[in-house]
Amino acid sequence: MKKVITYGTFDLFHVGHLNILKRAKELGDYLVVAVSSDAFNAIKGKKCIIPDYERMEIVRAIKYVDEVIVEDSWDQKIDDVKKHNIDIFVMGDDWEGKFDFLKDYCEVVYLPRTPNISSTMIKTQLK
Ligand code: C2G
Repeated sequence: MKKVITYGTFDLFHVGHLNILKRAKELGDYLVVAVSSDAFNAIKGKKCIIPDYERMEIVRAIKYVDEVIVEDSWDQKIDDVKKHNIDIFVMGDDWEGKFDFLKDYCEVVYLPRTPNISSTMIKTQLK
């Protein structure tokens, strides 16, 4: 079984999030998604509208997702890859190169972002 992992905040869940989860799952048989906690988003300097437990519930309900874990540190990825026997790490290409250190542990794939959609855009449009 080929296991894939990806990480994100997934605030105001939108089709860009759906597309990356769909494509990540297409690379393997089992998809683990690490959702950023509110506390970690504060560290990332990212203001969230939807609280972490709701963001996790929404991601858990997506048909491409097999397991949801919490992301609460920049430093957990190597442990996560080992603990979950991950074969492929996937992120959108806005992160291109940032996680290449994981190449010692698994395949690293950066996928093109979905154009013209982001949580920030949604928030701006609602103002
Ligand atoms: N994404 C995308 N297309 C968009 C918007 C987002 O492909 N239009 C992807 C991002 O590239 C990322 C995932 O969706 O791979 C989640 O995006 P965010 O929720 O914005 O996550 P981010 O804040 O980038 O957190 O440790 C990594 C961080 O947790 C990533």
